[in-house]
Amino acid sequence: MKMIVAIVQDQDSRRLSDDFVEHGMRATKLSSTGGFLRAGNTTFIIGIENRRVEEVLAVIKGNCSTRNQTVMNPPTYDLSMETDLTYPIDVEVGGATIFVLPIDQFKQF
Ligand code: 2BA
Repeated sequence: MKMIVAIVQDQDSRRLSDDFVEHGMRATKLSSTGGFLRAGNTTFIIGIENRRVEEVLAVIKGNCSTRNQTVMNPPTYDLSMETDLTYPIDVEVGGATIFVLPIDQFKQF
C-alpha cells in the first residue's frame, strides 16, 4: 500500500474530489497554505493499493492545471535588504505537487 500526498490549487480541488469518488478512490482533503505565495491550496491524502497508484496519478493529472500567478511582494531571504521588491513577478503554479510514500501498516478500527 502507498500513501499519496498531492498539493493542488483550490480551483481544481472540487473537480478532483468528485473524480476520486467516481473512481472509488478514498481521499482526505485538507486546507493548506503554500510556503512561498502564502496563499491557500488543497492537500489530498490518498491511501491506495500499489497496483492503483498510477491510476490515482492519472486522475490527478487529468484534473489539475498549471496557472501563472503574479506576486507583488515575494518574500526574500536577502537579509541585506538591498533588493527592490516592489516589482511584480510571475510564478507558474501547479498542476500538482505529489509525494508517493510507502505505508508500513493500514488499520481501521
Ligand atoms: P507555494 O510554496 O506557495 O509555491 C507556489 C509556486 O511558487 C510554486 O509552484 C513555484 O512555482 C513558486 N515557488 C515556490 N518556491 C519558490 C522559491 N523559493 N523561489 C521561486 N519560486 C518559488 P509549485 O512548485 O507548483 O508548488 C505549488 C505548491 O506546492 C507550493 O505553494 C507548496 O504549497 C507545494 N510544494 C511545492 N513543492 C513542495 C515541496 N518540495 N515540499 C512541500 N510542498 C511543496
